[in-house]
Amino acid sequence: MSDNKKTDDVKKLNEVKKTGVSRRLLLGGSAAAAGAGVLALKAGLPSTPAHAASKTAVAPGDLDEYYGFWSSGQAGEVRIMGVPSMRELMRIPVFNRCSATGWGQTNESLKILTENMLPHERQYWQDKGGIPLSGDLHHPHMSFTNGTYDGRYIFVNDTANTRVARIRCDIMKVDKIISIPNASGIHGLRPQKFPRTGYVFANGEHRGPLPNDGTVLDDPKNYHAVFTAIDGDTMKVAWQVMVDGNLDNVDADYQGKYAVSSCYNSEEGVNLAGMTSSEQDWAVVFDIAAIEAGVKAGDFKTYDGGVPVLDGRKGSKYTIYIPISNSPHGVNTAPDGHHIVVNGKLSPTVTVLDVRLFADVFSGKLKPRGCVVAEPELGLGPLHTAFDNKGNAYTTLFLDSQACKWSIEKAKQQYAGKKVDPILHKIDVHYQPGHNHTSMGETNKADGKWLVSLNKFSKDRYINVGPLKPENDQLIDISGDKMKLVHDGPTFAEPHDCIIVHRSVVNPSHIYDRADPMFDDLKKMAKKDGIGNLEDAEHVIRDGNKVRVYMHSVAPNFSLEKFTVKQGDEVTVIVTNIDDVSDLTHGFTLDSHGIAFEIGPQQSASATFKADMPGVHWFYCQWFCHALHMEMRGRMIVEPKAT
Ligand code: K7E
Ligand code: CUA
Repeated sequence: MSDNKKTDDVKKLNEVKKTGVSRRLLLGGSAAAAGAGVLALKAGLPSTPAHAASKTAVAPGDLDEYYGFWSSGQAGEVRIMGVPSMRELMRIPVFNRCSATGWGQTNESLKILTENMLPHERQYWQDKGGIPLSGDLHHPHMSFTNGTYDGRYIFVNDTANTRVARIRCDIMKVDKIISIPNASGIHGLRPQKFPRTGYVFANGEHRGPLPNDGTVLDDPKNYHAVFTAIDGDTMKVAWQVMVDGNLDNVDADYQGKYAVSSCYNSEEGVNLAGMTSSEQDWAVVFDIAAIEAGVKAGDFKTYDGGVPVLDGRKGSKYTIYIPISNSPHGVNTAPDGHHIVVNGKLSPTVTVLDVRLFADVFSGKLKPRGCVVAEPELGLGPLHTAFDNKGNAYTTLFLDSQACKWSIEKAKQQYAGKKVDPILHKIDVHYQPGHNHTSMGETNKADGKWLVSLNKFSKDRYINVGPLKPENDQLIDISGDKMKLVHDGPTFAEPHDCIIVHRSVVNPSHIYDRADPMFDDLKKMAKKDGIGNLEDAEHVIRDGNKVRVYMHSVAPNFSLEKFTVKQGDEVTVIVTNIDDVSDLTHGFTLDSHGIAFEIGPQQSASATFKADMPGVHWFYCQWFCHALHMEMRGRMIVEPKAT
């Protein structure tokens, strides 16, 4: 880059900073288009693709109508997609470590990752040298108010390490992670839909001893699976219920009365043959009011974590067990508010329950299967079901590699003995779908526009990238009578599940708020160090062999061009980005120390490390921020120990 160009860019940037216009104006090719995009975003207006070749085409610079929140399975993160373009827009690190953002390495993220660990986990983590645990994130779901998304939070599970995390939708970062005591393998997760979230329900999939402290070992008769209700506001476990069998997926009703879990392994076996020998498993219905009354009345035991654990095994007043064909999997509540679909997996059927009949089953007026109102045979391997706003359901058929559209009403008529075929249409998907999801489909604002099929195998759909292939997420237009496959989108490991949220619900901020409580710890620390303002240019505070280095960043400079410490010092670097322009993120990377993190506009972040290598170590900004970004750097000078 020529010097002339540099000064030009600096001038432009200063102009941009003054006017507060997005950095897109500076770096983007077409200033006008970028400006229009920003305005459209601010006004919350739908953008009309000017050169739309098809309904899915979102022209360069145009904005998607929906946010997609995708899980990533064993990759441990959440991804934000644009729908219908299927463009990946952002990644939110959760149960993984991220080099770009510093997640799993900054003091702030380490606090979130570790503060609610159970004691034995903390010990294990410390013995491992404080390396963040891996994760297996299956189910992302947004908080609800009155049966629809409210844009506050996304809750996610970690099947691998029995955790639940919460993402703040204003900044799209995790603010809480908790470990669930007494349970193993948190799998199914759904927030309460009504009146609000409220509870977040989480299924412990594996059965284990209670307490799991070594007193019960190879005695599977004394293993239990545990259902957990978390308070979504405080992120504390409210109560737990011990059940028969293994819990798989869960959904809540639209009345705020019940949660329903699929439950396999009624045989209580510990291997595949043992777990699948019986023809019938269950859907377990949890009566929330009865459980809350049980907690109040003291009808529980406590084990790990001091959490009330109620006995909800067969015959208890807290639960009913509805027999369902062998090994049901997905549980999905229809937007009509009354029907819950339990997907057969090993059975070609799905079972439709009517929530209005649950009370009669609890009271004994109806037999458990008395609340079954339909059980259509759809095809091989039904795993998950999504819904439109016209009474239709869309079920993934894993073994058939198909999406099946069917009518809930017709399925009920068929179940009542009428000769009708509830199946309306089937299309091939490529290949082996797990979850699917419709736009707003798990809310009472389902709009019947889009269906995404998350397929486990892409096989021949893309050029070969080696033995590990991408998965294939397909977009299907469901606005007409027949489903229409319109787009393939490759993804890395392994989006089990997703939600598609209208963009009017989600309103993330452009820059951080200096008053955000997320900075309280750093402010307290600064105050203790006699510093009034984290935004100050420079403070190097020595406290024994601990050194705290405060600086700010403002494009294209760190306020400290160098700082000096002694070999063996424990150094904490705190950087505050005082730029307040949208999209002006800086980073702090310290050469050869494994330190790198993001500092968004108006954000403060910190990392702590041992300065045990004498000499000169450069630090630099690793987020492209300015024409002089490459020059945004400084030195840490480490004086050798006196010998
Ligand atoms: Cu079906 Cu974990 Cu939701 Cu995978 S689960 S597909
Ligand atoms: Cu600051 Cu790059």
